[in-house]
This record gives sequence, structure tokens and C-alpha cells, in this order.
Amino acid sequence: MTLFRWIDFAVRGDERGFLVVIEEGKNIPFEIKRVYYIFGTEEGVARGFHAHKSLQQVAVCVRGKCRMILDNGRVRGEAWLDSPSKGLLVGDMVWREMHDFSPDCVLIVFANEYYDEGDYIRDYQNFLELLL
Ligand code: T46
Repeated sequence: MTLFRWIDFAVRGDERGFLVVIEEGKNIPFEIKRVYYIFGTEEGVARGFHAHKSLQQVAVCVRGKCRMILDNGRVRGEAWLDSPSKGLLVGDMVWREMHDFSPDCVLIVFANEYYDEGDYIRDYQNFLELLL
């Protein structure tokens, strides 16, 4: 399966600026149970370094940019999240790391489950073993 799956959001623009609509089941392919956002990340700080046993998420960088690394145990790749009109779909059993946050970066994430620390795999070796 493709590591980087993107969702292109329609941008409604007029002389006042731009607007993007996020709708469960329409441009987000799951039930949205949780939304969180990451901002104010200090220079040189990296986040993530985990996978989820069972979680679907869409990450949208609505301001600034950050570099996302995804790794499914076989393939590792990276891409910049730098557009409020592009969502990155990240499924379960994918290791993710976020690096190189710009000072103005605001990353919004839509998730199909409530927060559950028990769903996190925070050790990379453990992640690889669970894939076997
Ligand atoms: C992910 C990447 C993209 C909560 O209490 N509820 C929540 O819904 C979340 C997401 C976090 N937290 C707490 C847990 C930690 O004490 O907030 C703190 C920071 O969370 P964490 O260290 O997991 O943040 P990141 O940026 O490493 O990872 C987050 C998500 O946790 C993760 O699911 O995929 O963003």
C-alpha cells in the first residue's frame, strides 16, 4: 500500500480570502471522534516516534510546515506538510515522526478514535516485532 496517501481539499476563495471545509464521511474517510492540534513547537524539536495499533488519522498543516516521516516497517519515506488544502492520511501500524517544524506551524489532526495511550507503540523494535 502507498505510504503517503493524500486528500486534496477543495479551496473556496473569494476577495476575502480562503475557506476549506472538512466533513466526516465526505472528505474525511472515517467517523471523526477527536480533533487535536499541535503548535508552538520549538526549533529543533521532533515529535511522534510511535505507531498506533488501531487508529486512522488525517493530518493537515493549516499554517507553516513540518516534515513527516512515515515507516511501515518495509518502506520509510518523508514528505512536507505545508498546505492547508492537503491532508495526509495515516493509518494504523505506521511509524511516524515529525521534524523541522516552522515556528508558525499549526498541525491539525482528525482521528477516528478517542485518545488511548494503550493504542500507542512507542518502541521501534517492538513496532517491527508486532508487524511479523
Ligand atoms: C500522532 C501524532 C501526529 C492527550 O491527552 N490526548 C490526545 O488526544 C493526544 C493526541 C495527546 N494527549 C497527550 C499525551 C501527551 O501527554 O498530549 C501529550 C502529547 O502527546 P504526544 O506526545 O503523543 O504528541 P505527539 O506530537 O508525539 O503525537 C501526536 C499524537 O499523539 C499521535 O497520535 O499520530 O501527533
